Amino acid sequence: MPRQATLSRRRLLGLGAGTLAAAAAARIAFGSRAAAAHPAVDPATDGEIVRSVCEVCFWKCGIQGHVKDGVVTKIQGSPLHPLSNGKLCPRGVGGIGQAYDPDRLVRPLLRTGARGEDRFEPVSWDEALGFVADKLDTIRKQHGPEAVALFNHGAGASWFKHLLSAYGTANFGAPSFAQCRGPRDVAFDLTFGSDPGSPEVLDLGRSDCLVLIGSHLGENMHNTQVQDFADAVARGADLIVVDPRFSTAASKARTWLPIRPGTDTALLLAWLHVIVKEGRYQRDYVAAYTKGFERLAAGIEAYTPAWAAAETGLDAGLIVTTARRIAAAAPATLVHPGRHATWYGADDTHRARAVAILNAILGSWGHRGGFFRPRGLKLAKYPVPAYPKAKPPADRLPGEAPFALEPLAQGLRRATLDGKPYPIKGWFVYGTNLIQALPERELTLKAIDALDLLVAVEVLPAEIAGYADVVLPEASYLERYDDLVPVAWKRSGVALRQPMIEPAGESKPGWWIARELGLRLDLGAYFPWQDAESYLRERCRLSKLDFDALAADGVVLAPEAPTVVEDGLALGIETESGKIELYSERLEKAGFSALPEYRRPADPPPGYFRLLYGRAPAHTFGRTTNNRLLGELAHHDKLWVNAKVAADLGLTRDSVVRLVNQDGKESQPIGVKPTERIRADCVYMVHGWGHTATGLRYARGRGADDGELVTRVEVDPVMGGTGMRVNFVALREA
Ligand SMILES: Nc1nc2c(c(=O)[nH]1)N[C@H]1C(S)=C(S)[C@@H](COP(=O)(O)OP(=O)(O)OC[C@H]3O[C@@H](n4cnc5c(=O)[nH]c(N)nc54)[C@H](O)[C@@H]3O)O[C@H]1N2
Ligand SMILES: Nc1nc2c(c(=O)[nH]1)N[C@H]1C(S)=C(S)[C@@H](COP(=O)(O)OP(=O)(O)OC[C@H]3O[C@@H](n4cnc5c(=O)[nH]c(N)nc54)[C@H](O)[C@@H]3O)O[C@H]1N2
Ligand code: SF4
Ligand SMILES: [Mo]
Repeated sequence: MPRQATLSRRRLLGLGAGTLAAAAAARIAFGSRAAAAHPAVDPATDGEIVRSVCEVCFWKCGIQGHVKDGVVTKIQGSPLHPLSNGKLCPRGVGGIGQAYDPDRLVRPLLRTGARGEDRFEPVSWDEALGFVADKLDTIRKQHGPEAVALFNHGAGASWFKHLLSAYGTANFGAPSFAQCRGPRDVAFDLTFGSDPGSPEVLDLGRSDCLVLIGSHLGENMHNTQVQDFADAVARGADLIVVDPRFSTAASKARTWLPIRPGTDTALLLAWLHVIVKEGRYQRDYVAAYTKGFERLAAGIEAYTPAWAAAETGLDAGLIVTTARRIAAAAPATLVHPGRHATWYGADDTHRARAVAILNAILGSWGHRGGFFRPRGLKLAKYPVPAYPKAKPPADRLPGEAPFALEPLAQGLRRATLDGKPYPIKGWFVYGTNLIQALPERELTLKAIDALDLLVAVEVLPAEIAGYADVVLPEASYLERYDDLVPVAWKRSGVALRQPMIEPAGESKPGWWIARELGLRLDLGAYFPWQDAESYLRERCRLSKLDFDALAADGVVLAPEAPTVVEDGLALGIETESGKIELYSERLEKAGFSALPEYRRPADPPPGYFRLLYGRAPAHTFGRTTNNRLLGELAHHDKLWVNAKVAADLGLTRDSVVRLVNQDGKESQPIGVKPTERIRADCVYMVHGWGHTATGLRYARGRGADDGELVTRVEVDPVMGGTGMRVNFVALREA
């Protein structure tokens, strides 16, 4: 019973002087805060406290679980971890509901029915792993290892990236890039030489003016950001929210700008116009750190507030006064870079570039109340042989999306369908529900149909598992170790995900699954460790970190260092020119506009509304909608419809509708929320509902799935993101 040995050893260490001494030593090694006792026992229940890392979303907060008699009874925010400060969002607290979900996958499964029929037989691990290894070996022999693609989301994917890199493929795609933060990351990288990161490096709590464009903080519940947002609001920061919908954030704002969807770039260009024309930018900062200001000034000449007013539907006077307010707070002013940025495709990178440029001329990059610069912590790698050289990823054809920073998930799907530049025959899917996450579902289903192998590593019988040949049940994040988790924040450091309880049923941690497959594929040299703990201990030793201290506190922080200019940071810009590139010669050389370009979106046809989607506080997409604990907070979804529109259509709060999109695709039924809080030209719903998988006995049939209606996308030519807010829907009473 290795697990119990671990628990009792930790309990002993926790009670004895060993942990404290080791923790103190680590603090001395890292020169951080004074040693303090962090109890490993909960005095209220006499249960054990285990510190780890959340995985209900990707913010990676530090958690502490209270464990009694092998059961997690409570999860709280770790007071030691800078991303949680002792607090969690509702989803983090409700994470217990995932570990104890009665619908959990607890045995390996082999498909017996047709793909998608959701018919499987339970098999032994040996049989399941043998099946996968055989298939992978066959694909390697027949098509080369690059014919296998990994789709992934989440920290645990690192074990499978390692396995498949050793196997010989570089086809790793995540919807969290080309369906999420891609345009933003690329735009900031082009401008500043680095992206805003995840978690985003925003000194939001100390901003004097905060501009949220779409970013719906308070519904988007990234913990630290929401805490900092509350601080900024409490301090009386000037808050401007740009959103076609009166979001939770808008309700806290001094000004809500109910913009016509898809016209944000026009507003940003007009703000730049006013700030430059009126000389309200930070002159010294612009002179010292930026390049191309003259060409920017010339390029935005035509974008007057009157022009933008016509595009955006906003008042021209308000565009001018908000521009002045944003500039007045500089450099402690922050135009939030957003996170989900694949909106309208054509100008997504340009929109994000306009945000970057606005922040740049206001000097917020590197200044208090703007973007801080984290000091990364160097961690040693566990030494393994070099990976074989893999073919370049198949996601892009020559000339396509030249600035993509990661392989495009939909591009790997395309290669699966047309075999160009080479065929993809196997999908390895970890922690991503491609059925809900990828747009143009018909293409996903067609591609799946063409595969020789589909493996899903999952905790729940989500839709993607229903299409798999083999389902490998993973232990939940409360039941396993993962690789070290870097903390890139104001205090940088490293955190540890570690087990609190035994894995449910026969589920196994990802590190074990990856290693077992590695051994079966003759890749044992890449897996010299016996188990995750010995791997982690060795990595810690090589990084001069005390593993036991890390295990006790769940996090070890580096010494405090300045992260903004006011505190002594020597600001360096990481672009090739060493300057912030307002005018992008890199874009120009590749045939794109060097300055942000606006593209007017199409209007909805008569009788149709633009379909908008977003987040709700208690859920992470479809990842948590089967979680019965979180279901107590929110167990369904409603469609936001403008009150006047609803009245015209005869819809009330008791109505149930189906959405039908421009291609005739019909949604499942969804209740209506008539509200003044949304424009008349769009409707809004929360992504992640409308599950169809039979095994999700709680979530199945609740609400509708926006993903099903995203039958069209507009692709960002710069980086290949799929703009998904280009679909229109009509409402039919159900
Ligand atoms: N609770 C919770 N929090 C989450 C997540 C979750 O699942 N649950 N997911 C996390 C992830 S992965 C991401 S990427 C982020 C996403 O969160 P954000 O990056 O904040 O999301 P947005 O894409 O901005 O989309 C939502 C908002 O944009 C508005 N909107 C729609 N169209 C337009 C438009 O044309 N212009 C403007 N200005 N606004 C528009 C919508 O009304 C909505 O308020 O959230 C993260 N946080
Ligand atoms: N239509 C539409 N499409 C979207 C979005 C949208 O708002 N609307 N949002 C986009 C955005 S911003 C993003 S980031 C992506 C995210 O979409 P995905 O990449 O699919 O990510 P999640 O929804 O977080 O993860 C989904 C799967 O991970 C499984 N899972 C949970 N925990 C674990 C674990 O510990 N181990 C394993 N192996 N599996 C686990 C869950 O059961 C679930 O099936 O979707 C994008 N696609
Ligand atoms: S923001 Fe919430 S769900 Fe995400 S890691 Fe933090 S506590 Fe977990
Ligand atoms: Mo995302």
